Amino acid sequence: KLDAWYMDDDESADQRSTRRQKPNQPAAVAKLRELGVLSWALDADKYENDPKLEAIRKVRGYSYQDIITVSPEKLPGYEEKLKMFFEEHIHTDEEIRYILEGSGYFDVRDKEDRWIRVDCRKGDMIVLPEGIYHRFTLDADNYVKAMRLFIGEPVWTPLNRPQDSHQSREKYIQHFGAS
Ligand code: KMT
Ligand code: NI
Repeated sequence: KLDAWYMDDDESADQRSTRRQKPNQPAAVAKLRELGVLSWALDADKYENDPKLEAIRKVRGYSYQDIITVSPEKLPGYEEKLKMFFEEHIHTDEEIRYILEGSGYFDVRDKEDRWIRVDCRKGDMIVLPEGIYHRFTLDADNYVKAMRLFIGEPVWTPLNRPQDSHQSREKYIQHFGAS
């Protein structure tokens, strides 16, 4: 099961630190579901031939996939891209990631606009719904290799906050009732 928690308020702290509150304030998988965030635990060692992954791809229409490695050596424009990933944004589609190696944090806003930090590790597959405010950072281990999936031709463009009148944001609010 995914580990997730409400973050502390110290946005000047190292983005790669856990940013847990003291005492820790866990966020349940059911809470994430309420926000439209889906997750599965798969066997990342068999991602090249996995009936479970195939079933998810088929049911959800994920026709596109590629693999991204986030490390200074493997990712062109590493520093800039990390900055982009960590700017709060939305997309006009789902963001789907399947962690094959390493780990990282997806931060999502809850209905009261608080940050929930989701610890994604090898074998975790996560879907962030269209229009949810979110961001991504590496953790202290500084390495992730992930499959990116998409319905049709991928559009990776982040639309930085504020996007409150964007139709993807309005659609998100209608479905998941952020307040
Ligand atoms: C994104 O869009 O935030 C990313 O692709 C981050 C790396 S994949 C875990
Ligand atoms: Ni994103």
